[in-house]
Amino acid sequence: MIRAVLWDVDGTLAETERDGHRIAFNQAFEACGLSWRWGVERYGELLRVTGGRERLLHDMASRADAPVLTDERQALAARLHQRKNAFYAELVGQGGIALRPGVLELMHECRARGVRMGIATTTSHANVAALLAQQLGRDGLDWFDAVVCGEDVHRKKPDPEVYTLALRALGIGALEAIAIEDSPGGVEAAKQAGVPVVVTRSAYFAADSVEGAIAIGPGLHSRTGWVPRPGTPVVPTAQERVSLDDLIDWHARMEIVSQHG
Ligand code: XBP
Ligand code: MG
Repeated sequence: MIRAVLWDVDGTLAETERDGHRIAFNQAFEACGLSWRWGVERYGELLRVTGGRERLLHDMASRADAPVLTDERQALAARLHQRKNAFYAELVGQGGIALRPGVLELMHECRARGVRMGIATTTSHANVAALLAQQLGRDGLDWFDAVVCGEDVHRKKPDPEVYTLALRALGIGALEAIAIEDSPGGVEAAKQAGVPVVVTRSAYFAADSVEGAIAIGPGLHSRTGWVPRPGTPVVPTAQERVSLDDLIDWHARMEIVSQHG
């Protein structure tokens, strides 16, 4: 039985990267007087590095005009990251990023049926708070009994720490939870923590190889296009979206699937 659904944030709750974090990074570069800009394609490459600050440092490693001294690089990355998060919060606060279709409906179902929810993300706490407040209302964070973010871990995804901490906070075992993720790194983190993981493909990770999920599909908005296919609903329904019963069914079947990009 599933006792909790653990949500990834970026790419899973919402398509936050291309039109959210990326734009905010570029605004931060500008605000700090830098001519650096991350295009849509380059940002897709950079997303393979999890964590905004880590991503900045990775990018600086190949820039001739980045500070040479490690300390200065770290300081610049920290400053840019702080500015980026402020711009991101502003953008999200203006309603610039919507939840992916089917997310809110599944959350309502979890709450109605007493299945607890947690957040297991690499992003900063402020970014999660801004998104949830805007999309779920001012008490949005209270919908979640565990909120584990980038600042809470020593090692970010694909390390399993974020999931291990979320399970501990909820006081449940790995097999009593189900994770929803969009990226190979996120899938790896959940798997390493022993949490069965469902993958909702996002724009930037649409064609990446994913190994060892219990279900992979295009998003919660549709029951079509999933491997394995959702089971026959207990109560026949015209519902097109993925429901909590579908998650429970995939969890019980525990078929392990992979897709190669
Ligand atoms: C996504 C990330 C984050 C965001 C930016 O994590 O890797 O780094 O891109 O957020 P997830 P920060 O999918 O696990 O939510 O700048 O706050 O790191
Ligand atoms: Mg993600």
